[in-house]
Amino acid sequence: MQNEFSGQISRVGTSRRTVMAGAASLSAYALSGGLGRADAAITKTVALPFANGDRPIVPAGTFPQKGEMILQRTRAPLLETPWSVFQKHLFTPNDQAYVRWHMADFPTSVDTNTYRIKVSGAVKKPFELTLEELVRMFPAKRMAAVNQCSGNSRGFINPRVAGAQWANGAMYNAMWTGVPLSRLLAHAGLTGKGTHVAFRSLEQGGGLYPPSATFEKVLPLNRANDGDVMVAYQMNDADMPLLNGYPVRLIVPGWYSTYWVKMLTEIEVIDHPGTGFWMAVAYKIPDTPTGEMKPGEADVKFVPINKMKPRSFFTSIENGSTLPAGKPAMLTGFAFGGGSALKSVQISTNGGKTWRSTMLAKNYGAYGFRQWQAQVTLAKPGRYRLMVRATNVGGHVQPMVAGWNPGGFMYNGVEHVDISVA
Ligand SMILES: Nc1nc2c(c(=O)[nH]1)N[C@H]1C(S)=C(S)[C@@H](COP(=O)(O)O)O[C@H]1N2
Ligand SMILES: [Mo]
Repeated sequence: MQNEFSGQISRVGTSRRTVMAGAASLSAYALSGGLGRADAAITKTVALPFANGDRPIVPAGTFPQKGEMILQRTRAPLLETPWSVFQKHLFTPNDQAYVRWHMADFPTSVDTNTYRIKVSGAVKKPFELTLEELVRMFPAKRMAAVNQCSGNSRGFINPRVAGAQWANGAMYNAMWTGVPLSRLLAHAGLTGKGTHVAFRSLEQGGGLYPPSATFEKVLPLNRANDGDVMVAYQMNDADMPLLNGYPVRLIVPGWYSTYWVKMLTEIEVIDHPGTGFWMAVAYKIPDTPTGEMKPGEADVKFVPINKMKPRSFFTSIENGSTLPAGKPAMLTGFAFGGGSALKSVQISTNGGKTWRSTMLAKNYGAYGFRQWQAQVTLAKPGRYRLMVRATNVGGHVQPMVAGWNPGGFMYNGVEHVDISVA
């Protein structure tokens, strides 16, 4: 990864590109077997580090606007970001940002001439906007934020649970450009009768799910209206790939990306919590301080998933790396605070017995990845287990062993690498 400590890195430009008119289309890829190109030759595989972790790696161009990705499922697509991408980039390139769709029949093209975003419900003046109006009528805000699937790292959860068996690549960090939702709600004028906001997308229900299970997510009004929740139309200063939600998606910084509704078209202020499948049945966690429970525990109350937990990773070394004995070595990686800003990142070179602090690099705001570094000198040759753990300002510290829940959500156990010193 490019070193963020030199101070003058500005990988993310400040220019605001205009959104291109016209249609982004996946139709060329809509083959009978699904979206992935049937003729793609799979020559590479990866062994994700858990039982039954072998996965194909599909070459760039297999999925539209996507580079090389780990194939978890073709239809609806589940594409994982290869770990090497995080070793190279603090802001994940759009073409290697992971992809997750629930319903197989989401639109494979979007015509921005007919696309509208509507605001309705408990508001004084309901309205709808074209994409061009959304971009032109409201000041743009830019914000770095991590998009992480609730089930990221599910493959590491013990005991294992059903669902996509991701390693750590169901997350990405992007600089988002868009309009704070609070601006749109102010434009419509709240009547005072609303308590929640519902978000719906262009896709229909169906596929693996009942046709009635259209993708509707609901936020409490105070979260929706906090000025950070944003209707985004650019990702890393470019149109977002269709598979990541073109032309517009919701950004809920600090919350798991199940709320980050792609191809967002309806925003409705309502007077009750969400009652649809995606709020009332799916994506629920135990109502305990850390969202965990014991496998098989009875009478557990469940609530909709919400804030992310802190996480941290190594990028400069991996399992099997060797460091020189008696010589200073610089370790680097990245971390994020989750539901609140990152407070500190610590490392251990003795399997977690003692911890020391690291230096944090440029801060792109509370919700993005942040690089860390620490110089270590390991005197004695031998095998070492290095660990890294993050703490956020909300007081959450990564646990040595991730908590369990039946959805396999919110994994954030301390990461380690086993290395040799010689
Ligand atoms: N319209 C729509 N938006 C959606 C989903 C979906 O199935 N349909 N899945 C959600 C979930 S669970 C995740 S993890 C993220 C994935 O975002 P990505 O594809 O950009 O990685 O999108 C969220 N928004
Ligand atoms: Mo997700």
